[in-house]
Amino acid sequence: MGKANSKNKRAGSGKLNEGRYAGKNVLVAGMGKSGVAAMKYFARAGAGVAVYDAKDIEWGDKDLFARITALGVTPYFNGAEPPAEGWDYIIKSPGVPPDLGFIAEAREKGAVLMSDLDPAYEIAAGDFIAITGTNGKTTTTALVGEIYGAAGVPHAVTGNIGVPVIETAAKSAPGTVFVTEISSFQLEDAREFRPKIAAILNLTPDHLDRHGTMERYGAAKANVFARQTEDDYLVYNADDELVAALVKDARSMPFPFSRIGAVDDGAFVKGGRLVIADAAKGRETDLIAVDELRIPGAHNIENALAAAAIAYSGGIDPKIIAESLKAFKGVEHRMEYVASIGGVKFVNDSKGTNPDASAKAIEASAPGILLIAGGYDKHSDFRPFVRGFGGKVKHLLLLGKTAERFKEEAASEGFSDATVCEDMGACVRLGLELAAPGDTVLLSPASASWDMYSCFEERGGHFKRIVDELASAGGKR
Ligand code: UMA
Repeated sequence: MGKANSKNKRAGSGKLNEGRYAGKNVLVAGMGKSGVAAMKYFARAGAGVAVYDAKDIEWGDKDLFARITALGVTPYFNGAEPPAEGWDYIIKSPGVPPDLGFIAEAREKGAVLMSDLDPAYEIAAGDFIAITGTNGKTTTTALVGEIYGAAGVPHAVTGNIGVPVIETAAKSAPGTVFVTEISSFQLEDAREFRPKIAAILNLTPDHLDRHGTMERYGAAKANVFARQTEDDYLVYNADDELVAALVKDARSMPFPFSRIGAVDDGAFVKGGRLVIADAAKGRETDLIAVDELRIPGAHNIENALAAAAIAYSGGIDPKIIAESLKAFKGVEHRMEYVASIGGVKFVNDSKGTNPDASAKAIEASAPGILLIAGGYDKHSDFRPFVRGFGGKVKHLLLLGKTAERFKEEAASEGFSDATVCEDMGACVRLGLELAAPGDTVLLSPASASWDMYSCFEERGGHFKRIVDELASAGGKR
């Protein structure tokens, strides 16, 4: 494939269409991280900006409200609904559902609905690497970032990983490679975004409360490569049937990865080692042994293969890829070791926000798990998750909105060692009480955090603080 030499600059690079938004009426829906960044960008671009949030920002965040007033932005907060008429663009934050009454009506009246992805793509003077999939996005994105860092390539790690992509795009130097984690929420409204390298890691049920069906969820993910051309790369998981079916008609150059089989052109495992096959060059390059990876579990072998395939497509030297794979220790809130108390290990996997992600955490852990689970209700079915425990989970410590349903669904699968706890502190303390030396108290909720916390990072941080306090008290409750 000759990847290092076949890097073509995408046609749309550079600050094209500058002034496109000047004088236009832009409504920014949602005032979280991405909404605030979008508001600033569009106000600077000379648009007439209004912002909407269901919360009462005026009282809740006085600094933000002062900034909104200083920018001359019109606020619609605390239940105030913006008019449906008069908007050229609506920039919707990922967490805001697209079927809100005024958004649907505004679209009918001609407003263009966008996420922050399209404007970010438009202003960014550099190539995008877009990483999506149900699970593993953050780890893979962080790992690709490490590889690009080790290779000395100017790059920015951005997107769903926690940094609004429009903010990164606006301040980055020309030639920056944007290593971007992208969710289905961000992709569903993209109309122009065309990454140089797109990656789809896997596809399992998640966010069905929002997308409705797997077909619609898959269609949102497929939008990551929909505008790619023959000059672009598509890295995908050849072991995942849904993904393989989704990418079948893609125009871009396929560069798959596989943990369980061989591929002619892509990354795979051969004799316990990660290798890259380059069909055009007719050669196979050895990277590292699977055992040398410091991130545990089969899913992390897939993430490592994906990162290697992405970096190789981007022209990075395989030696640097191999060194970075060896050195990478993983990211916060994903199978993160916190402490040991009396021989009981505490692991923070707060990023386990759906049953499939948490199933991978169980798979990567030794038997003897005290599992803290439950949270915001995304209408996931917990029964297949419980069926997959495989005798490894000793007790379920449940909290949040899904706790009772989780307990009932577990019981319907014959698993009745479950306790609904009042809060995170109660879960941790009971976990320690029930654990024997050698066991693991694992926070991997299989649910989002939004019923009790603002985000999974806050939930994981809370868990870690409680564990640390308990550890400094010598495990005494
Ligand atoms: N809001 C409303 N009305 C609604 C729903 C929400 O007004 O009906 C408001 C909320 O009051 C809040 C704001 O919208 O003030 C929140 O916006 P948001 O949920 O889109 O959150 P942001 O802070 O902008 O963060 C988003 C991503 N959040 C989601 O996708 C839910 C962050 O991903 C991302 O890091 C950030 O943009 C920067 O790009 C987080 C996430 O949980 C990590 N992502 C999901 C996941 O990984 O599973 C997709």
